[in-house]
Amino acid sequence: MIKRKSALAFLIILFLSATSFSSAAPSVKTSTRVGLSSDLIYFVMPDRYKDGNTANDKLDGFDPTSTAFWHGGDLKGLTGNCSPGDEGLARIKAMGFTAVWVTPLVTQAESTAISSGYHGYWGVDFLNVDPHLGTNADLVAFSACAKKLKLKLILDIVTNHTADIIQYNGTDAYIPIDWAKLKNPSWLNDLSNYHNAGDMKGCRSAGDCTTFGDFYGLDDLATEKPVVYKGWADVYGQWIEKYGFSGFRVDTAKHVDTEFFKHWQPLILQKSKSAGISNFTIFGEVSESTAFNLMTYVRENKIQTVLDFPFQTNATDFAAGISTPADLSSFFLYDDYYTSPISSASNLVTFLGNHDMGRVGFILNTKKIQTPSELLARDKLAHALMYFSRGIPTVYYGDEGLEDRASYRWKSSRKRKFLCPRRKQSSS
Ligand SMILES: [Ca+2]
Ligand SMILES: [Ca+2]
Repeated sequence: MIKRKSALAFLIILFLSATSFSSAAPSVKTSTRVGLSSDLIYFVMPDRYKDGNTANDKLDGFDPTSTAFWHGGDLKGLTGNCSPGDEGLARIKAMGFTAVWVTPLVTQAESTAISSGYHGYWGVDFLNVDPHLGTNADLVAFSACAKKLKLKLILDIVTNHTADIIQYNGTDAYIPIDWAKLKNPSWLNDLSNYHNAGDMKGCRSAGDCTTFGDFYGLDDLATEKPVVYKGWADVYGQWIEKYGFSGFRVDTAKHVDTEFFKHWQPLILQKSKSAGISNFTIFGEVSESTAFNLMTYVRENKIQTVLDFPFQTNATDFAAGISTPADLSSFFLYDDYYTSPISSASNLVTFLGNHDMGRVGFILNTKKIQTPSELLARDKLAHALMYFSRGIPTVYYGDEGLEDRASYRWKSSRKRKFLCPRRKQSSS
């Protein structure tokens, strides 16, 4: 017994010395949590929230009867009057959200016969707000209201591509003469800053078509070139400096070259720090179905954090009643894949549905057909699972209200994915 007590005392002393030693060691200033790790995000597409200025509705591609065209919503509508009871940002704040993620606000290419850039992923002028959504001054007002309400703003941005402007004559890429100076800033009009390898499927490149090919025809930038990643740091740095964004969601992050974030991200973090925004958060859209594949983008490619696509699949499978609690438990066992001195699974941005895949009610029903009352219960279960799990919960606008609200134009798109046919193609 005495021996056991002595051994225990020895272990305690050893532990205390180790603790004392570690506390005396130089501290390393790293954090495993990103700036948004305690936030609750509301993800909204401004064109589909509320029309605050009908004067900008009649620009090209306005057709509220079609999900593929502009519907008239804008920054003024989303901002509202910033007072309690209003349906703009004040409403989002009142629901308990602490951050608002908006689809890209940059000026879009003109509409085609089959679709328009209401979603924001067809950028041509990356320094100005699209006129359908309002003016740069409207964005200043939007930002001021968010600041007043203590809501963080997250901007959806694209670095992988621009709108589809470059055309091909056989395998020769060219920019039509009428569009020679269409893009802003001007380095985006230089053909040599693109891969010009044709579409991702069957691209003409010695490199990986996932990163060198055109994403559904959209002009794929040579993101490995300093002029491109420095150019993007300058462009998006301006959005932080002028409008005070607290984070970026980076579209198609899977399709930029593996080194891009190592170059671009530190420049953005530096610019945000200079702008007085601490803990700026960058999360990438990397559509991977397993933690094993997804973690590479955090651990190797060094994206600060990513959207948690595996959670979306596992949570909705469970909530729909097609997988078991044991399956769900197994899913969370993979969380340690994300653990590093500067990252953890707590940083993952969780979601149940989005503008690409559809709303969660729609998704649950595609997995297993439900009665309306059961569907609502399962929808709530999915949300509860998201709120109480690790990660940064993101609610897709409209999922909070189940009644039709024509003024928000949710009726036509609530249960459908948004349509994004490219300029030369008919499917996304
Ligand atoms: Ca409008
Ligand atoms: Ca690419």
